[in-house]
Amino acid sequence: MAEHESLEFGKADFVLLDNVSMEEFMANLKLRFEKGRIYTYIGEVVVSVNPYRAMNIYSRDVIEQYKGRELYERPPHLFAIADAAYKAMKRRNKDTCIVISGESGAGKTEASKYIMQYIAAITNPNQRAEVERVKNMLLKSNCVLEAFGNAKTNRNDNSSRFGKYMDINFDFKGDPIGGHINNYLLEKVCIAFGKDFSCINDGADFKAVADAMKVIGFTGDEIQTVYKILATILHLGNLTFGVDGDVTLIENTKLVSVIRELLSTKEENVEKALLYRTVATGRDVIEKQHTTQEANYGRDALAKAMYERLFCWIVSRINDIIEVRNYDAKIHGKNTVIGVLDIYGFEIFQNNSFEQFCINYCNEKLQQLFIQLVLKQEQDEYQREGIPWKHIDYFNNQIIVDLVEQQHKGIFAVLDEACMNVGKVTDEVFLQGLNTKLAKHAHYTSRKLSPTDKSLEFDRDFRIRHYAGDVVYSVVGFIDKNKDTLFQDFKRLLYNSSNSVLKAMWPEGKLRITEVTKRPLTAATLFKNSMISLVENLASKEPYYVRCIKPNDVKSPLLFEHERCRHQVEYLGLLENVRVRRAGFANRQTYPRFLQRYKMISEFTWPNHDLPSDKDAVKRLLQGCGFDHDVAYGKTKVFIRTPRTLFSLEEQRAEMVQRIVLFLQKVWRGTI
Ligand code: AOV
Ligand code: MG
Repeated sequence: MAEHESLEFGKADFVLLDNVSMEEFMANLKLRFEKGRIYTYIGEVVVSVNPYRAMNIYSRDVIEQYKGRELYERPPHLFAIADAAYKAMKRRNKDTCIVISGESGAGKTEASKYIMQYIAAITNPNQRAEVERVKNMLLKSNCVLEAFGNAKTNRNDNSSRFGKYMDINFDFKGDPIGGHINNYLLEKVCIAFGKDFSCINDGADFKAVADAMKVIGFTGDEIQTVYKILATILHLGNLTFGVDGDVTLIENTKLVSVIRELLSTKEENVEKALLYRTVATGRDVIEKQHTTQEANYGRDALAKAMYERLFCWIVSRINDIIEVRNYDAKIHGKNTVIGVLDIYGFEIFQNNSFEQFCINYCNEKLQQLFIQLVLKQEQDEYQREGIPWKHIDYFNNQIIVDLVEQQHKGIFAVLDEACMNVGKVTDEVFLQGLNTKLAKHAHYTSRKLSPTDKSLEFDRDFRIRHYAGDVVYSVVGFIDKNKDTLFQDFKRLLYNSSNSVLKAMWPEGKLRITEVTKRPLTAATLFKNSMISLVENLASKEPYYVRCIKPNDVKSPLLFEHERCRHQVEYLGLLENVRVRRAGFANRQTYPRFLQRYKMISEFTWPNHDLPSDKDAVKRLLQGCGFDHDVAYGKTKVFIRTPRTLFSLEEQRAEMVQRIVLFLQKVWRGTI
């Protein structure tokens, strides 16, 4: 319904399709992609196709064109959605959120950055210094987090290995006064040998990151410590163990001195922590020597834990810096929020493990939320406005969400149970548990249950039928990653560092061995809990959606792989989305807004009406044009069922505007 878009570029909103079929949907998507129109609406949802090339559509000029406009007044764009969320927040005092979803490499992170940029650009017209500071922090923090939290995968060169939810707080003027970041599961595996994260990769990169950190407000000591931790992780990757008789020892002892130096801790402590663990047996405390295997495990766990802790610490420091400071703003006046969610997308690798499992479960949760909210939002609005609504069917992925998170028999529960096992705790025991509990589940199978299935190559494999496709997971490592044990000795080692920044990252190292009693929550449980609270948080806000599509697997700007895209359109439920939208009303506007735009097409309303209310005036106008049958009158809004009606109104408006202009020109020239 957007203006300024001719049909040469296809339909700007999928609800305008003549028939809602996969063929027409795909033809429109492809046409628009090929014409460089990467955004298309489904009502208020933006469908975006990754262009894989620099687009000239994010400049200051373009931002100005979207500022304060309604969705249908301009060609589809992320800016329009950002503006809609902003308006809802500012005008209606609503907390809103923008949820960006799509598979790995589809363009979520880029979209989130453009949205942030837009919000930063349109706010603070008075250039208040504090607001400028906050905006600057919000934008800068992103680049620091990316440096530590993104890595190259074979799906995406700049893949987010952590999920990010950022709240931006606004004051009553609609200016950003602070923010808060939540991060979800940083994938630790790739850093075991420290080679993939860009901050570790490249010394030159670290300089830029360090500069950004400085601007945000990290102290010199803090930045130094970050650097030392990264260096330690790299050195740990080179540390090897050997045996002499039955004694485990460190082969390259020089490295130990380097690490000691970096961590500001005593030399023998580092060595001891790497080779022994302290265990409490009843009242006694003994030191038990690691086997080389245990020592290797401990070293890797240390590197991963240090990285994860570092990342979480960076997030919390950024939060300290960006949180709403102004006491008045907190206490008085309204303080509304726009949340932006950019999370790791659904992914399938050659070898999928616990991390992919968590990431894909997260995407199931978000899909579930989309299903609920996109329907709920419509339903609520019709109800609120007193308009009857009929139900549309859709595929509900709740069954897969349950498969993962259900109590007692969900996959996470089975995993936790296997980890608690008193006897053997192995990945195989976990797999057996799954096979027993889930043998009949339509979305679960394994090599044991389907021995002839070719995609299940190994005994350790199981397969989940996700909403976005089948994924074969290898059970190897699930138990270790779920338990996520880091020997206490390491925690004490780091807590006892004379570097106060490092020490503060490891508060639990304070506990003596006999004081550690509670079994920590497993990684799966922590992740599940964080997902549940994320979804609750999103559901409590007014959601806006960006659905990203990846056009091909080779990062090409030219290639629109039909089957690949069709598959995404299908699992994202976009066709159902169009149907829901169409079965309802294609467009809705408040009465005053409608009049402001169309009043010139009716003698009853131009230049002003004398009817008792705007609602009456809109009724009169639409009756006059013969559109009365295609609309419903809600309490505050008029609902237009078919887009054609709106088009027709637009055409009549354009014609009238033209005539008025001609008339005025004549008046000015004095010919009338
Ligand atoms: P993702 O966030 O959805 O994947 P990104 O946003 O990182 O994907 O996009 C991947 C790459 O696609 C970027 O590095 C850009 O090269 C390109 N790209 C995406 N959007 C645009 C755009 N609007 N204009 C130009 N190029 C773009 V993942 O984080 O892996 O799930 O976990
Ligand atoms: Mg990303």
